[in-house]
Amino acid sequence: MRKLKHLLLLSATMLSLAAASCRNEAPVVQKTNSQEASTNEPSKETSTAKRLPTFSADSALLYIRQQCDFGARVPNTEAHEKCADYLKSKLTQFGAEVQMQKFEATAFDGTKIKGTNIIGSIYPEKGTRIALFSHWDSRPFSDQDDEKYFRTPVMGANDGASGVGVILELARLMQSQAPNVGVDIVFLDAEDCGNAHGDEESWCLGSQYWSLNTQLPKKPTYGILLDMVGGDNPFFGVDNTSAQYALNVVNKVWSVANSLGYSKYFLNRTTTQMIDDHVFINRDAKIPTIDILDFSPTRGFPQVWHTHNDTPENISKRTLEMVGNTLTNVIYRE
Ligand code: AHN
Ligand code: ZN
Repeated sequence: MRKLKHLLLLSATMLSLAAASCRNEAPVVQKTNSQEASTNEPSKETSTAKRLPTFSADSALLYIRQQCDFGARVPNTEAHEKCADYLKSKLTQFGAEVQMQKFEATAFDGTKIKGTNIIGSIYPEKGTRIALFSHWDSRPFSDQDDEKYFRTPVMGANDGASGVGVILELARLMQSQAPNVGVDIVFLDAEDCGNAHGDEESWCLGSQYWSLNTQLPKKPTYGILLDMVGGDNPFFGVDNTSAQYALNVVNKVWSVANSLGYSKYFLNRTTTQMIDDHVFINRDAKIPTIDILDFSPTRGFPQVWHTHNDTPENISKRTLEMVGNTLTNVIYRE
């Protein structure tokens, strides 16, 4: 009942996705320590088959905790400012060329927001590029919670930090082993200060700005947006915008997920018209971009969405690993 009211729900229809195989291969074995994984040893294999680096869900979870340790990353707060510095230093540590794109915007309630999109280019000299996006801000209010929490900011372990955590772990892997393509990482600000009962332009203020003011030297071939990729038992379906602008990218990513045995969670189903950063990226930056977003046509967004329960304790390492393994395979198969 809740959560669905402002969404235009369409019937979930089957998509004819390109020959997704169902080999049910076991995912790559993961390290179990709770620290940042150490740099991968270079492959000792002599065969021509390139080994993939191992995505560590523990590292990704550590990066999620580190973001949440600053507090809710609501624009115009100290936690937000400190986290911006943290993200800049992590990207720099992983060898990216970093730009801090500052912008000003007005939220729907009149608040003037000072925002920063954080852009890290990995292997900037490489000509063929893909882009990875996630928003890094937290929502200023828990308006899907009991009334007493309405004025409490959302911690955003899943809604914000999870996508950033997965992408930071991918950046770490790419430093230790270069893929064939270059990767532009874009951490978008002020996605989540929108009006749940208002117009769509009140959301995604950072991506609206970035999409009209991109400063990348080379346009990425396609983009992948991660939004809420750390919930238990996720439903990753295909929203209308992803299907409309980037169906070939959907097919590529969903068939990789299938080949890794994740077809129970990456579903070949269209969901709904979703307002998210990729709407503006597709429309204005014109980079074909999909959204990997946990939204089920029956249960809506995850239980903890826009509540005080969106904390690191409720993050599923299994889900981080599933998304991380899928993206590692996508990137290194390019
Ligand atoms: C709306 O709720 C309008 N869009 C979903 C986008 C979102 C919010 N992602 C995270 N928080
Ligand atoms: Zn949100």
